[in-house]
Amino acid sequence: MKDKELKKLIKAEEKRQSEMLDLIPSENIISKGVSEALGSVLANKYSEGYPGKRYYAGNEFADKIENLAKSRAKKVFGLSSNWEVNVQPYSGSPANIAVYLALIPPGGKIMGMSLDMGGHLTHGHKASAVGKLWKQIPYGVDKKTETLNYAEITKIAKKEKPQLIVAGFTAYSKIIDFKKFKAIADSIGAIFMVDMSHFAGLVAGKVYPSPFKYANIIMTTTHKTLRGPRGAMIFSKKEFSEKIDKAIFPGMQGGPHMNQIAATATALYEAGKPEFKSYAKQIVKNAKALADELKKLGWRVISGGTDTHLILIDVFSRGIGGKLASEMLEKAGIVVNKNTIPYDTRNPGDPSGIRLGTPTLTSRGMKEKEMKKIAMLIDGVLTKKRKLEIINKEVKLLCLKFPVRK
Ligand code: DSN
Repeated sequence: MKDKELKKLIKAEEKRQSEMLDLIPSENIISKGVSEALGSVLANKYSEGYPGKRYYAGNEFADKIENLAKSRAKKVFGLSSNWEVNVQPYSGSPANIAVYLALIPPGGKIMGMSLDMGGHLTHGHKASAVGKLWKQIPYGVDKKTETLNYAEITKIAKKEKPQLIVAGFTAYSKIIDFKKFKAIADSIGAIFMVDMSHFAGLVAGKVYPSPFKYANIIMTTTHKTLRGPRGAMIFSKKEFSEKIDKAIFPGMQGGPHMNQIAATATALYEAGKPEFKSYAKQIVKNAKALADELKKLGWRVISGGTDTHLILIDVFSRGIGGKLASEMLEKAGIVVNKNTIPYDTRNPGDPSGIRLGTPTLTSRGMKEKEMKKIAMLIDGVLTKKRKLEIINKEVKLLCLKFPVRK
């Protein structure tokens, strides 16, 4: 690279990633193959349209690559021929908006988990275009158990009669009962959509129930537990797929990012290998080990634990705000999210919780032993029981032992 200024910044980011412990549950490390595809000549190509129906010439190989990504996506999730997939969405938010644009008239009702309970902006929040174009019918979790209360969700759905119900979250760590959601949606004639962005890799690795038996539409980002490039896919039953394709292009997007689609294809190739199952299994084992150890050290884990890659901790129960906790941890070399907890009494800028996750650490090869150590390091930082410089050294040593790229 001739651009020395940028090269220096990229190197600095590489160093930051390699010397810090990344516990952000929505991040991961792409493989060399994914990286190669992203930086390939596919970045040069315009391919507006779909395979076989492009608005640009020269798409012989782009067509093959997009079809390869689609067939691998269906294979990885074991789909029958009544499912279609669109691999063109630039990322998760436009993908969700495209689904609504395709299926719900403006002003219609979309029922989704509220952001402060663990949902996502695009599940209906007023700050998102979704909240401006459609009406959100929010649901949350039970105050006592901090888990989904299906009786309450049923009550809201029957009263509000939304046209679409979304299940899938950014800060909820338990298994979702897709069968119950489907029954609720069916009882009011609503479309049932799952946003599996966070746990798609766990579904692919068969350590989380598959929503495909129940949902009409399934959206996922490709870069979280699935370990692909930044991007998204929309799976839909055949009766919806034409509308969804049209909502993506020409409705929402222009030319698909063919390098991103090629990278998705190779990530799906990797996710289809037997080793990916052990990887997904290890992500969950690691999260459980980390949550258990933090509990032993006196930290309140929201909903009592985790079934996934994600853990939500109520740090304010021990007097520390989420913002301060994440800043203290970052100084020690541990990167987490500040996050609201259910029924938070504080604000999103400085909430009561922190959100942790294990995909990146697992991609680096860490196991339960390291999770116990990391729980101790987190506890040491937050309680100030141990000196910051010592913790920092221990973080660096751990990072050296488990490099980002082998
Ligand atoms: N921003 C993602 C996350 O961190 O969970 C969701 O889009």
